[in-house]
Amino acid sequence: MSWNATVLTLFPGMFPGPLGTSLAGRGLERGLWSLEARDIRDVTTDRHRTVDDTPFGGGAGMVLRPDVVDAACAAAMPEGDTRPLVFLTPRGMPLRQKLVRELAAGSGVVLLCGRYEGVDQRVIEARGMIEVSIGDYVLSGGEVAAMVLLDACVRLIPGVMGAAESAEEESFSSDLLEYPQYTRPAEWRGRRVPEVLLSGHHAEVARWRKAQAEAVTRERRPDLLNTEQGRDASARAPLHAAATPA
Ligand code: 6GU
Repeated sequence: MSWNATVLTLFPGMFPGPLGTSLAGRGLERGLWSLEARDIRDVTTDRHRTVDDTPFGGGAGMVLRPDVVDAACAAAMPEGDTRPLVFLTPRGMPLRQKLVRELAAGSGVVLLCGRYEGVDQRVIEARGMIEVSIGDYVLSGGEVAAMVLLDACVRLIPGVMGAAESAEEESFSSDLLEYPQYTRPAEWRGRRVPEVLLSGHHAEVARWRKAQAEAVTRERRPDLLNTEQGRDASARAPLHAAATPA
């Protein structure tokens, strides 16, 4: 019983890509998870293998046809496949660690990668797709976003991370950014490692790290803090606020 990812894409050759190396790649080789990239074009039946058409109402670009996307979903998901179907789109709800944890705890995911201007809204609704974005910028397609989502999930699968303690102790699990890390040498180009870290006082080290984590979070990501300042910062980001699931 492993975690199974299916990716629906017009560019199956992009996979596994970086997911075939490092931690994720070793997990793939060891059968801890699986990855199947399916070409959306393979479900077409016409001579030109057409997947898209012009948008009703006019405008630039092309839209993926609902019948083609539906057939690709049907072909990828056998009867009784309960995996969530995620559509990667800049219009989606922001990807957060909470969703990553939920997806990683299930049996896997089916990921639909958009290209062109979009996907016909009717098949998104008919298939109950979860629309997810990886941030407030525009990529040329959902494939790199799918890799980001998969990397985030796969590292939480039991056995994938070597020293498993580090996985959930990090940034976005404590809702704070990470404190800074140092290693040898204790002095480098005239820069000393903070003395407290050399002191051997574990309680003091823990206190210092917490203060550092809070300071860097206040400075860079006040929206992560449950403070008046943090709530103001969140309110300034309406895309995040509006798309946050209940
Ligand atoms: Cl999921 N897709 C695309 N094309 N652009 C994005 C994105 C997804 N998330 C942020 N930008």
